[in-house]
Amino acid sequence: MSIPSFVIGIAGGTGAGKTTVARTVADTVGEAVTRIPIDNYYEDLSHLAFEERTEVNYDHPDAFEWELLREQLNALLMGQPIEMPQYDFEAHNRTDERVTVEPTDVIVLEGIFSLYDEDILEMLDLCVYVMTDADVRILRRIERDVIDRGRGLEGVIDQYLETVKPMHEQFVEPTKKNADVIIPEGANRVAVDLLIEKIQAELAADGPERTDDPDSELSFSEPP
Ligand code: UZR
Ligand code: MG
Repeated sequence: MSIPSFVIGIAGGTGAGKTTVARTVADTVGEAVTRIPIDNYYEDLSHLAFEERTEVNYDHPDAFEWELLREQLNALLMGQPIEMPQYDFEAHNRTDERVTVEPTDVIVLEGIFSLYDEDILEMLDLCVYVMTDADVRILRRIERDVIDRGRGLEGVIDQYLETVKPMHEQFVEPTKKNADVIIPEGANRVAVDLLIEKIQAELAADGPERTDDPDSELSFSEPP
């Protein structure tokens, strides 16, 4: 367990490739990285019937439990473990399960609203916005929702036009101004490699006491 020394926010529209960037970073850097998907902080909607839950605007900032996210990020930053909620996209609801997340050196917060909340922005050391063309994003969204999440094509298109697109333009896209770095296309390997290099440099600068596992690639020799 350690006190996180580098916290990254990765924002961008739906289907931009945020999760892919965050996963690639986590897989490459290894166990020093903890990924926090903001999707897990959608409000608990258990009080609503399934039909009602399908009507909720999930692209509005109000759909999220910000208080819980701030509280849990804060706890991690103070070196405390959290019980992270889990989200089920098919049920449109939080599950009963919670996952214990231990603080690690690097935290990657990932989701459409990673660069939205003032308090959270203050906790971030590096703000990244993944900027992918809207046509590419909707194609990916169709693929994901229809194939992986068992939704109907018509429903996905209606939802895109009714909420996803307007909310993106109103709330998500403007957060680009909060970014330090803009990645054109989530699958941009050069940009992801630069991000990984930056993280590894931060880890190295932070000193050897940060690594728990002396055999890991991320351990550093004692300074002379
Ligand atoms: P990403 N979303 C759902 O489709 N259903 C839910 O129960 C909760 C969220 C969608 C949400 C948003 N919008 O566009 C997307 N809708 O998940 C954000 N409609 O996730 O950034 O991974 O695409
Ligand atoms: Mg995602």
